[in-house]
Amino acid sequence: MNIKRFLSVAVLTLGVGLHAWSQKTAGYQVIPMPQSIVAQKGDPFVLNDQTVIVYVSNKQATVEVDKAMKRNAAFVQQYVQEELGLGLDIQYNKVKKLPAIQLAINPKLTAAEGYRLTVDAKGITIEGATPQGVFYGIQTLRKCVAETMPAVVISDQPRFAYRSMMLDCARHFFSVDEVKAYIDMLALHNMNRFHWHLTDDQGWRIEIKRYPRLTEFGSKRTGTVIGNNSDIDDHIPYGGFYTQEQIREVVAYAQERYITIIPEIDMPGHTLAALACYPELGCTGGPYEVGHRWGVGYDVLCVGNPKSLEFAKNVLTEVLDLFPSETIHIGGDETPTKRWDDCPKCKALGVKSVQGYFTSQLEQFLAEHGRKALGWDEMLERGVSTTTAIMSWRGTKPGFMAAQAGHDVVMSPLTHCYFDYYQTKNTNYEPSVTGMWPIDVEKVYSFEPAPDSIPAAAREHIIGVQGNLWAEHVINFDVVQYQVLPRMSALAEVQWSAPEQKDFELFKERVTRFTTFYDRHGWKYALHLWPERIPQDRWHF
Ligand code: TNX
Repeated sequence: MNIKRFLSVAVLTLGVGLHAWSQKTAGYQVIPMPQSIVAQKGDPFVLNDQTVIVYVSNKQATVEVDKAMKRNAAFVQQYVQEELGLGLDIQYNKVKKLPAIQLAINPKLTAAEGYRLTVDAKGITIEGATPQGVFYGIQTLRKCVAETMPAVVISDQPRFAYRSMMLDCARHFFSVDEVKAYIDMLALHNMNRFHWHLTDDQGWRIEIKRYPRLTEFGSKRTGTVIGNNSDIDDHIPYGGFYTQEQIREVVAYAQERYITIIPEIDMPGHTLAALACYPELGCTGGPYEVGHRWGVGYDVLCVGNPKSLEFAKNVLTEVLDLFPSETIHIGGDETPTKRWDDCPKCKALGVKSVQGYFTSQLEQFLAEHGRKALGWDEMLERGVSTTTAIMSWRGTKPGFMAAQAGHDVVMSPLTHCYFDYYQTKNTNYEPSVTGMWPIDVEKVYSFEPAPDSIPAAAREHIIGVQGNLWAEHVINFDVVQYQVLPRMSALAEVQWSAPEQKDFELFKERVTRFTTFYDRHGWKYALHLWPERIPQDRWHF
């Protein structure tokens, strides 16, 4: 049954009015929209404090699978407590006659991240081929859980394998707890990658033991330009960084939520903070200062100096130790060649592309350590091998070209996926006004990352979609939430749901209901979809 028919059936037979959503009766209208929701005959399940959570794994299950399923059961317990205020018990492998929410591994379900959620009068069952699939079923349950759960079968799996959001913690710093809250939002939206932008001109945020100055000096700037590169500096010292211990903690937190962290060490451009600490790594030798202003700087790593490559590899060595991800983001964006063109050492390399040479060295280094590179799309023009995945940000065209050439591609175009960009033409009350055009929720929702118009072979290389939150003007975590919600919810459907099911009007109904969820968790969000709720006389957060 398609979604529109399901909705009318739901409204008629279950008596669930779209606007009259309550926690009493589940409507199953979650975000991202599942692939298939089929209402069943029979009585609903009544969830109450007699319900137990049971997790079972199959006989072949490993210790890790059991552990993951146990954690999944704990998530169900936490969510039911949060949403309904019920404290349910957890049992292992004992499905008695009790009413239960049962979690199970079912190898017959083939999609690694897929799940099936079945509700009948006796209980709720969530099955997946993997604990990760079960986890997404749990996320769906969490978003629709109610005292009365009408009989239903939801069969679901994601469209894209790489579902991601980026957070720029270099331009502004966000605490470990804030990063975890961001990860929570990603998990709620069935995302499985978190791109952590850790270094930039205006701050180095990751402790590297071998280069202590990076955090001692490189994590601090003595001031920040006011507004969008005005002539005025605020002269307020600003800084912050993550210790390696904190990074491990965040990696583990994300892992429990089936999110792989893709760290980004942006090189060879956007490295002013590093140059300020180690000026010998720049072509002119400095002196350099950690950036106060935004934009693209001429001072980049001096690739002709062997110490720079040594630096990059030594930094990556510690990064690999901290982040188990197979894919490591090595930046590659916005790198002017001006300094290299004037530098005897860089000229002496005798290579066609200095950046291409740098990239190939790092590709090789990562390959030797069983990892792969990911980089911004400028790499394509500067020389890069197809083992490196490309993040297409200057529109979708670079991504299509990369896919055609055989690179894996993550689509993150500034036409649809830049959540630092403003979201309304009426910018008077926006906390951050940046970007080249407004990107509203509908624009995000309309994004088609892998259209039929490109050859099928290239389409297969488009592995996913990412939303970016650059943070030049994102001064605190309230603004983070405001910039990403509800645009992240729209993006989640681009990443997960079937394109033929997408319908903005129905999405609007879903996201309207979903705001009660944001509210319950105390998340700030933008109200442009609901103009009647925007306070007239003040900032709306
Ligand atoms: C371009 S996207 C950048 C960032 C800025 C962003 C602002 C990319 C790879 N580079 O350095 O923060 O624009 O929107």
